[in-house]
Amino acid sequence: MKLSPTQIESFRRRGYVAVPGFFNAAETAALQADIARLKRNGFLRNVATAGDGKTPATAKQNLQLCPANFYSTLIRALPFAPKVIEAVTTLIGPVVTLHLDQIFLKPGKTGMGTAWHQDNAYFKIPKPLRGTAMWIAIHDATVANGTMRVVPDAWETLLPHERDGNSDHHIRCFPDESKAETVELKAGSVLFFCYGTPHATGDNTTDKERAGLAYHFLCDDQTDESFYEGGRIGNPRPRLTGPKATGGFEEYGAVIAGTWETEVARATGGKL
Ligand SMILES: O=C(O)CCC(=O)C(=O)O
Repeated sequence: MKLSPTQIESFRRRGYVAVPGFFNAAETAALQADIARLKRNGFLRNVATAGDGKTPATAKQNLQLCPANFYSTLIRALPFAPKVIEAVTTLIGPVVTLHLDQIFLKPGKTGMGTAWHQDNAYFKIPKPLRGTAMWIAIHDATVANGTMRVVPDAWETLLPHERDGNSDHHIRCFPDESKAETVELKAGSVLFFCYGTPHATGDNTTDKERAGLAYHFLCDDQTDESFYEGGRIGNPRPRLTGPKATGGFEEYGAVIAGTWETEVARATGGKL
């Protein structure tokens, strides 16, 4: 899964790049099955609120699980997959760390979008192009079910953000939406967008649920030792490449690198 020079250029200049078919049918089916399992077991939480940022919404749902890797060995294994590491290191630099993983699930009809924001409003890294989200379309992501929208060429300036009244913890900004692009993706395709790129999803107006699985990666030069220290119970930050990388052993107490294919086979019960 080598990114083409045009794809790399798109990320560096415009702040994002879509990669169709990044995950194959078996991998996509495994992710769908595992996220359905997490939902079935009640691990996803509705973060939607009734406009005041506090009162839980009754009619709308923005279901999330963050981090998800503790509940899913498949989700834990994915960032160690060689093709993921190759793509991410090509985009943001040779020494990379997993910052965060997160599921966003929008049930049919009641599913609510996530308001415009720049990830760097949360993370505040000095060079926004040296951090990237990898947003995986777990199901086909369309205009009707609220796929991702991005504002190209807008990653350099951090916009003012305020609390989003429709979520119990999100912040939001107000970019020039007339410049936004809507990125439709088939299931298994991914969208890389840097920490500076304004992005948002819409409501799911269809009958079927739609999920996105987002990972955030950082180039080592955007972190310091405090980034790896305490206060992050349940959110390990595994070093994926470079001299301090241990294949996940240091962060998880088990070698995770090399387990992606086995995890995919297990999650689909060997049915594919
Ligand atoms: O899927 C969504 O609703 C939002 C995803 C997102 O904001 C992100 O991955 O940073």
